[in-house]
Amino acid sequence: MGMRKTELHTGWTVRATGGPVPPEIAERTVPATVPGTVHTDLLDAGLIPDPYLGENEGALAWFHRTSWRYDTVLRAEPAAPGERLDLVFDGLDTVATIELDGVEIGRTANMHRGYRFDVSALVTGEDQTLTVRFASALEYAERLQDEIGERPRPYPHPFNAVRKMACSFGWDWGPDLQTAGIWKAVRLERWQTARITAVRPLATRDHLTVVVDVERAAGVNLVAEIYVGEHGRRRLPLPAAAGSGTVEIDVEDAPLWWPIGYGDQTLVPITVKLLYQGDILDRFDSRVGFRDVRLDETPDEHGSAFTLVVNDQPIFVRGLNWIPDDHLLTRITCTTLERAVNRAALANANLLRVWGGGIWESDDFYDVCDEQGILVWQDFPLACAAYAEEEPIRSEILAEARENVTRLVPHPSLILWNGGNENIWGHEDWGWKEALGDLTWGARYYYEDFPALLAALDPTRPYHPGSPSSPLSSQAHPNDDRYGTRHEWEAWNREDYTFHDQFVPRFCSEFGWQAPPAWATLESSLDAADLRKDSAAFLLHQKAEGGNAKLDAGITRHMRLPDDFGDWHWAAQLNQARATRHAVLHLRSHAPRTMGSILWQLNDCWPVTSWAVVDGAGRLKPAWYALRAAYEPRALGFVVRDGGPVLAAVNDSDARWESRAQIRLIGFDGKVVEERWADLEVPARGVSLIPVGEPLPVGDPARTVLVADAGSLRATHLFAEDYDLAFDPSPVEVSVRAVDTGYEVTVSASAYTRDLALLVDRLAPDAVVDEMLVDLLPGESRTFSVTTTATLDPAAFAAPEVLRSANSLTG
Ligand code: BMA
Repeated sequence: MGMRKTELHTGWTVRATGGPVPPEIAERTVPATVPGTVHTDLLDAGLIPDPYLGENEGALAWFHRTSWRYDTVLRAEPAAPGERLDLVFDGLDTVATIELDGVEIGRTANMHRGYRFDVSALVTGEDQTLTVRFASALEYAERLQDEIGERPRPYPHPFNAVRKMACSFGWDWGPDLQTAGIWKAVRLERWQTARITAVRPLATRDHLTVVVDVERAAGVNLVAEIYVGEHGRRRLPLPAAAGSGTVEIDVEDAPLWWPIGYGDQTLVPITVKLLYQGDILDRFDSRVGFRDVRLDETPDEHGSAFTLVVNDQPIFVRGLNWIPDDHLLTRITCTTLERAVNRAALANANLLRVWGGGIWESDDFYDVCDEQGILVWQDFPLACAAYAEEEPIRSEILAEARENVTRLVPHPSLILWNGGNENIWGHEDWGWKEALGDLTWGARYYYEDFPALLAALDPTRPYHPGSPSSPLSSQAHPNDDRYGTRHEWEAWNREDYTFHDQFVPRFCSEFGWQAPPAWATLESSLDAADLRKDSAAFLLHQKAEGGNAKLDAGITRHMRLPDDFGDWHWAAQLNQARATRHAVLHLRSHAPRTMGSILWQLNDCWPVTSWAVVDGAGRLKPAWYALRAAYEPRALGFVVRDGGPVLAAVNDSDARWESRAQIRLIGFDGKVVEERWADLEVPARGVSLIPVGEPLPVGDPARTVLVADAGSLRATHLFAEDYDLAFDPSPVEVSVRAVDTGYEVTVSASAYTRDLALLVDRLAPDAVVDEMLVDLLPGESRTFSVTTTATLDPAAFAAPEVLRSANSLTG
């Protein structure tokens, strides 16, 4: 008889069992969704307000110190002789005690692991009560830190003392809503003789190693049959004493898996059947992709390279950092993941970095990335803190790492393991050494444990000890430009986005700029009266240290700081878009010395002012459009060299790019001051820098723009900041045509118009425009496609809060 799995997702209830619970909730037992979390259960029961709206987050802080009890009725046939019955939890959030009819069967304290309990002797065939009790993870962490010593971290709660998603406890973009619950599948597994505990298919370009691990209930000879797509069947004998076996398969004729933009994403099914005397005991199904990956860290005149190489092809990483896509994790579905990952692909990105303050993502996430050719850089989930190397933390971190590395190895999109986020940097720079004294801080994980674990479980992928770090130099600072990875946060925190020009990192794995979410997202999460920079509700949805002041300082460096909230909202969004464009083009223009740009961040986990380019409701911020343009395989932009503008033509395609660029110096009124032509001859996967010629007869810098056009691409450069530019404040006219999918909006300019955008979500919450941040010269027009199901007044597209540009901020 083969493995039989029965989901246990029905009949659950939940109730609070202790803590500062409001009286109207303390007495209530409510239906529970499994997989799920206490917040969504209470929300579904109508007992709490939506935690993402207004100031509700603060009002729900009582969850932090509350304990809970989930119950369901289990009725299952008792185990037959020789049969095993396992109760399997794929994920428990977090500090749990599991009981069957009041008998404790296990305790857990790590949401990043799965758990299996042998209940063969406990299941009676009658109705039995299955109970999962959750204690406050915060109180557990506080107790543990008292025992093993408090370690540095940047936020109040000791997230580094419990293996729960770090950002569960609040982050500089995330709410402090501490969930609890059965957050992944739970089931009963009934089996005999043996079962598959893990399969690790390790694929390279022409070879597949398949490791099969089994658990046995009987010491008999077994056989595993391994099917790899068209590449045939292999038999792996597993003699009576063997807990594991390995098959080596050459697949020289295999079609390769390539990242997006480099070729196809061929995925090959793999099945492993575990057999005893011809009967199938258990099976494993997955997919693999054949590709090689390595990290080129060759020393050179600048320091050492940090270049990801897939199938011998060096990849310039056009990436985005990824955070959990909804703080209430159990609401994330395959569909929402697909949509979010697709937002990265549509922005011309080729990599997502699963950041270390979140979770090991679900299989769905990596499946989508495999299919779309989006590379995945996977952090071990340790972020911004010192971590104890003592028990019980150490065993939990290692167990969780073993389990998840094993789970994720089939995915070809996963191309780099990274020790953690900013932990090595923090230890060096953030005063931890003094605070720690003799306490451990996690070095052993990054430099010994993870490399050893990967050597045993996955020697096919490169490892980097931390983002940022400089592993190729024993002397260099972790954030040194010349080695490894760099996070560039001075630009946002203290300087300006132009600060990027001073650095040429080998790989910039974090940099970014904040802006508020789309207007419709603000309107649906805050009361109308709270749509102010200084309202308590708006500030609760701005978590960054000095966030609004930094936004204002950033705007002020380039533009007049608007008083009106709507104007400010647009100015902040525009500045984020410009910051994004500036940094990305700078980094790309320095290829191949720089070989990676991973913007902080793609997504949000609730409605918030943050560095995300897609907001918490899934709406595209203007910066998303700026990023899409800056990440175009062929991009054109003015960058700074020796203090002046140079035209950079970046060609991240396999074909040589030959074109003519028309370079014009034009007055805002359309008068051409100077016109030049330049031949663009950019090698495949290369960059050309084209001097614009000196001296440029700029004339009046307040009224002159430098414009380069090549095919459909345009780059512009201004000679003064916006607050000194003599923009025409209302230089455009609009005509609108209704079409099946919405509207076509044609905007015609009578004077130079900078960063033209239609903020159509202000007209209808579902409206999306196809393009934003267009520069028009006098006499030019552009037709925008607006997709919406709403019926709109055509005149509304010309409303000042909808029809935006840099010009509209100067009037
Ligand atoms: C980096 C990230 C996050 C943080 C972001 C913005 O340090 O790793 O910890 O949210 O910057 O401050």
